[in-house]
Amino acid sequence: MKKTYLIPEDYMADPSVHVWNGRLYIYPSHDWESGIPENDNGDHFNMKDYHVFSTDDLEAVIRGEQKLTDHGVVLSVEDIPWHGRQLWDCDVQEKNGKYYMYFPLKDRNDIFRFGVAVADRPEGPFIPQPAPMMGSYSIDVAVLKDDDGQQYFYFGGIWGGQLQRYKDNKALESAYLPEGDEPALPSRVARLRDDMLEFAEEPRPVLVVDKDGKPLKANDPHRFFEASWVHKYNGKYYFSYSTGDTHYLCYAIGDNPYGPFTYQGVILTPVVGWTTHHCIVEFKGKWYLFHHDSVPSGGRTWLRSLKVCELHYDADGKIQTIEGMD
Ligand code: FUB
Repeated sequence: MKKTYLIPEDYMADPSVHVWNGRLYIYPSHDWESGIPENDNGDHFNMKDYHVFSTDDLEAVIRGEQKLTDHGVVLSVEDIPWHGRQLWDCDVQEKNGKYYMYFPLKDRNDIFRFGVAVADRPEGPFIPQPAPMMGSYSIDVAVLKDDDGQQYFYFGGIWGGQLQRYKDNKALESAYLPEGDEPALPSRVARLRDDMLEFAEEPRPVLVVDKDGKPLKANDPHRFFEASWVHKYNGKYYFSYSTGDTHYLCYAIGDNPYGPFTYQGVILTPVVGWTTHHCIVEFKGKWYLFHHDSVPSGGRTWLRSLKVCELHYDADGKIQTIEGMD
């Protein structure tokens, strides 16, 4: 499977990609060498701004005939009134001609919250709201705009993503990460309010179940860890995610945006670098997997590079597994 590095001149990771007005827009995290030592908390992912990239001819970019347009810095950490540190995976959605960027960021108490920043155009600049979204926590957002116009906010990530510090949307006194045969900690989803600035409801767990309807267990190498993404194919909802410490991208299929989602298989086998993170998008009749790896940085896991390759389905809607090391 041919894969192409999209932004060889800089380190970009955690892609979220959308198509608006016939143009493809890429919203990545922006890695840099901040000198913070690597640890399980992810402190070395010390990102401080976002760029937006776009193209109207992805195939020409893949052939090396064109470059993506870099729209420059569209939001910086110091412009966010409540900021602490670490701008991780963002996503953008559109409503009534306005564009809403959702981003996780640690506040001054080192707690991840989500913020919203608003723009008149998909390429920004994005103006941040004064405070984090009420009741928001953890990391890694993906927003699905469903065919009826409702917007669903998926989020969550364990370990450094802090999801294990919450139960029933309340902060725990002590973090609790399930082990062994216990059900794995699920991602969360909440419908967004009409103004796109807050949750319209309490976040609900996103259950990934096996063929018998039982939630995947904490010791299953294919259980959810972080990096939620949802796309629709043939009327079904495909929930995909990273398994973190087992380094796969996996997916599950459901009949509605809340799930449950039945586990299907591996989209991408492990890549070079600890993290794996992706999105899946259709553009001009082809499906693409955007993701990252750490090959260009010589395996430095906090300096990741954005890649794209085509993604194919079987006749029954199953995604064909892609080799991460190819
Ligand atoms: O980029 C920082 C974190 O690494 C993301 O939030 C995770 O999904 C992983 O890619």
